[in-house]
Amino acid sequence: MITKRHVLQLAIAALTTACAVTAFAADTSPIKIGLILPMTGQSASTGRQIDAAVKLWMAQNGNKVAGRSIEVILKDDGAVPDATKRIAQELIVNDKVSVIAGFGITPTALATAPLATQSKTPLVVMAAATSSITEASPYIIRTSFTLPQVTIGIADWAAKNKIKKAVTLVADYGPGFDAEKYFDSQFRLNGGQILDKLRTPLRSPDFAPVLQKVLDAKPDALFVFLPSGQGAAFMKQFAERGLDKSGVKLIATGDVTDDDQLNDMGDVALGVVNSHHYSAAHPSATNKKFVDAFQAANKFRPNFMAVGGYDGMRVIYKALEATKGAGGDALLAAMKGQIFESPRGPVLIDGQTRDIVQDVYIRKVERVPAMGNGLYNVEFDVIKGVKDPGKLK
Ligand code: VNL
Repeated sequence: MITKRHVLQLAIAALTTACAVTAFAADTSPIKIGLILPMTGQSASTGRQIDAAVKLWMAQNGNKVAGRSIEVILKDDGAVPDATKRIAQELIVNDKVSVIAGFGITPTALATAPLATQSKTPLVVMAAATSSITEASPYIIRTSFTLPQVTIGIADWAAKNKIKKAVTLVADYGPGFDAEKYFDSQFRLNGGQILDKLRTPLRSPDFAPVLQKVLDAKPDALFVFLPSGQGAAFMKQFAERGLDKSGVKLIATGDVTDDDQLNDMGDVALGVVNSHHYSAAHPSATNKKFVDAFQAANKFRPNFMAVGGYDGMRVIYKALEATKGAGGDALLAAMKGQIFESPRGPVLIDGQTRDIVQDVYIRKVERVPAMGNGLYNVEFDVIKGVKDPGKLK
């Protein structure tokens, strides 16, 4: 005879089994990554490079992590901060992404930082490079670089190489202010003198007026930082205004002698000494593999933006593997402290600052017969394991 009590016991048993099944059933829904990049407008080359690198990473490493498929949702913000913020909001609220990544220029990262904090969504900066970005939210991780990090090296090199008087020229926004400040202080610390500090607007800069000022000031060297994508236009005007024959030595961060444009700059770029964290000519087996695969897939050369995107995907994949697909604070924690060999060299995601620690190279633009006679940044010195000096306050 089946009593009420039996029915109740059976019901409880059935419920318990159902719960256990639910608890142990693997989540098979896709893990979504929101990738926000400037695919149009002035910074479109940065979007094109990072998009290609993300695709290469996935072609090489598969689209599954912890048994779940990875879905990258690419959105174009045109490098307009209001658009970045709106897109990030939609990705977090509607698409329920586990990570937001990309961020071509500093203002787009800063505009989105509060959303990362509010929603506890890890935000991976693959491009933007103003030192303070990582301080805008505890959920920000950076796989690109910072301007203070790459500027100290060229300031030291200049002072040691008979450059006594310099003029600085930077883009008039965050990373430009960092480059100007750190070149100025490091160069003067080494006994150098700054004759003038010039700035050009981020959007549609005209270099003619500032180049005339450089000619008038007659420094030993002109130090330049401009964001990726502006180097070729600058070099053209540098030559047209006769600066290349004026005796003013051009020195820069590697953003100016960017691999994306370098090969088309022509002889004016030859001999330009600059410092940066990545060159497509970096002589390591890991880099050669990366460059060959990238070029086979894209018919163009990877630049430092591509490497920031490729390494960003690595950090996201390894963290997702560690959390078995979980997001939020656990995912953020798993991103911190990663150490690996990047195409650029050895890197660390600093657990305290969430910023990248990496080698910075001093390079000179040369024609490289062994590499199709192309123009490359050839490394001739290295500063190992550089932390962002902007964090050493
Ligand atoms: C930034 C810094 C952008 C360095 C760049 O290229 C660059 C930035 C677009 O932080 O806005 O080369």
